[in-house]
Amino acid sequence: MKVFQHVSDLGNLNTALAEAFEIKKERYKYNELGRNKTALLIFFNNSLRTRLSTQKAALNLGMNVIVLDVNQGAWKLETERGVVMDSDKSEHLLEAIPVMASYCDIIGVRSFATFESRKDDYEEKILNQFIQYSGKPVFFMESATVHPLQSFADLITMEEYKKTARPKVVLTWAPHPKALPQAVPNSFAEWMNAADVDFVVTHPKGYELDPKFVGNARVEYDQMKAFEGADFIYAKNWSCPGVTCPEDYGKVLCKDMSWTVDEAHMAVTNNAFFMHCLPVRRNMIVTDGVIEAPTSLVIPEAANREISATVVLKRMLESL
Ligand code: AN0
Ligand code: CP
Repeated sequence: MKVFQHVSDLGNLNTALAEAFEIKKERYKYNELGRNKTALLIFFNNSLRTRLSTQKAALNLGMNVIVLDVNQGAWKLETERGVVMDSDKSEHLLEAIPVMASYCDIIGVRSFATFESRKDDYEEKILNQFIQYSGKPVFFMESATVHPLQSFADLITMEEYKKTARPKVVLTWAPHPKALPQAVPNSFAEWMNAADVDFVVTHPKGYELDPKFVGNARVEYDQMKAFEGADFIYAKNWSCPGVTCPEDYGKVLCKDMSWTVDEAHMAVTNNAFFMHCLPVRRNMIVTDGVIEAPTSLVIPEAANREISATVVLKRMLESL
């Protein structure tokens, strides 16, 4: 595997899940595979889970790991070609990428949407430069539009906890004080469309996700109706994706607290499990009671990030 961006990059999903469970049972099974190979993890944005779980995954495979926080200690990077570099940016991505690539075998990059231009974000301008100019396998650790390591971990978790062969899965928007990216819901929708589940998305009007990810998934604007009989509730805030409202791209259109996932919402479900990628703002996205209930999967879900990252790095090592 040379790029990990979309669910399709894994090939057959059942095979990938079987590999994940094999690794979960015996996570050091492939600890010779990464000997003398180096993973470079580049963060343009903050992270707790991605940083730690991906480092742990590399260590499981016997790799060396280097982590770079671009905004803490490195030179400020220019990303646009053709600009006269007379501002505070000392180095261009076009030099920085091949230099960084020369020190490693596999590269992971986290670079969130900037919301400055929908076109640039949705064309994955930053990550595509890493793919084009590094000459190394590149995996996405949350880009402008996708977070595949998260969705893979989510799928593994659902596979472990599902009580029916084809569960009803509801992706619900929930309120948040700041504008957040669409990467997590985009990827989650893409992965749920590829998995064998009954998938429903619910959000206020104006929050329609890009058709590229949401496909033909059922959209239900009545949140309570969407929750009826659900087996999994996957909560996430996202800012306006600019599909029905291009001028509002990246804006907060709604702060309606009636969308917070609380006990009354969960009561109409089929005793659903609660999921969220974390970090989560309590009593904005979800009440203390729901996130602390035995049906909350947020911790096992985060733990499975180590497993999804181990599978991805293993596949990349095998392709070197
Ligand atoms: C990020 C987001 O919403 O995309 C990262 C989630 C994994 N969250 C925040 O910035 C709070
Ligand atoms: N879920 C997730 O990716 O968390 P971090 O932003 O802490 O890495």
